Amino acid sequence: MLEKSVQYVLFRAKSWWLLFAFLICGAAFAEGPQATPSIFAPSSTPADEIYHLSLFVLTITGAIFVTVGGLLAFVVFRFRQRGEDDTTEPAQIYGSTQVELAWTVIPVLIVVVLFLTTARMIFAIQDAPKPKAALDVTVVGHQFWWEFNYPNLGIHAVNELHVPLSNQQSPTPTFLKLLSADVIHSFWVPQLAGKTDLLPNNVNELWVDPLHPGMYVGQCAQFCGVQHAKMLLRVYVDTPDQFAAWVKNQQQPAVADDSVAVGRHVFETQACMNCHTIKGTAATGRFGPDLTHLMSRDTLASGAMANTKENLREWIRHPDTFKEGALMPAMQLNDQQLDQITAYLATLR
Ligand code: HEC
Ligand SMILES: [Cu+2]
Repeated sequence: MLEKSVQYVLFRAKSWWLLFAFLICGAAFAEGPQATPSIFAPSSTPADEIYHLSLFVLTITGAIFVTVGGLLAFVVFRFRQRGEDDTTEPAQIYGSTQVELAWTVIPVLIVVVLFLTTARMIFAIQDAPKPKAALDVTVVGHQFWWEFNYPNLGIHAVNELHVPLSNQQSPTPTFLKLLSADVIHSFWVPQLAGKTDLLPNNVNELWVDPLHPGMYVGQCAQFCGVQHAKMLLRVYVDTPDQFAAWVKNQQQPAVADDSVAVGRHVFETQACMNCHTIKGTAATGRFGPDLTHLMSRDTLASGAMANTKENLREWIRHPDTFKEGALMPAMQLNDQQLDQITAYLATLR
């Protein structure tokens, strides 16, 4: 029995150390993108401010935890029962005005300090001036994918957001307007900014000024339906050259390659075109993602799998293989049609 509880305590101690080590690791690699998003490795001004605020809150609440836990441990030990026949009790105190005042006033002051610092930070981030060089992007959340429209560039991107690298001397931040086509979603890329909801019929705003190039991962952070878990986010922070090249490519109409004309015909004569747009073809559906530059993306179906030809074919055959409950029906195409459509889509760089 005793042995068991000792083992349990050791186990618990180990997991606490693991957690602690994890937090430290998060803080240690504080620069650039990470495979596992961490609020402890901010790479953009809003995320950095939130990180410092959270350290401040953690310090205060940590101090409260240590004080209360310490006092509790002290009392439990100091006033423990000594021996079977020990019936003494510690001094009983009733109604102490000083003590009651202290434990009312001090917590109130602490809460006021936490409230004011948090409110100040929220307003500072929300009211940040928007520089001329800022890029505008409208984000629309869908069950279960992301639409990224660049109104000034005429681009309709999907699932993988490209933004330019910023720097402190001449910032080129990206200002996002957040909207939803259906239910509530939430845009959360922990290294870049705080979590912000996307609501139907209401515009929320968010801005990021990423300071290190690379790919940052995130996730829809509001339960929005069966495949909420596979509504992943990828933000590519591009150097100016990379960004210009990406923009140039996205502005082109779809590649029209005659060698895959059969596949294109299958696509245009199936229901695909009712839900998908391919710029320069008869397909102008808006319910599903724009496929004009499908192959310029690293992943398919909002990060659910890598964008390879095999995955693409399997996705079209049976979307549920990768994303059960995705709002794209399995179209019951035969093998030949699948091959033709896949060959066509694979040309859409
Ligand atoms: C009823 C509407 C609908 C029809 C019909 C439809 N799709 Fe889709 N499609 C969607 C939706 C919605 C998604 C997004 C699924 C997700 O990520 O959750 C999608 C995703 C995709 C994707 C992945 C896009 C990306 O960028 O990740 C491809 C490729 C695709 N569809 C191809 C097709 C093809 C080919 C057909 C016809 C055989 C087709 N779709 C028919 C709604 C539809
Ligand atoms: Cu969502």
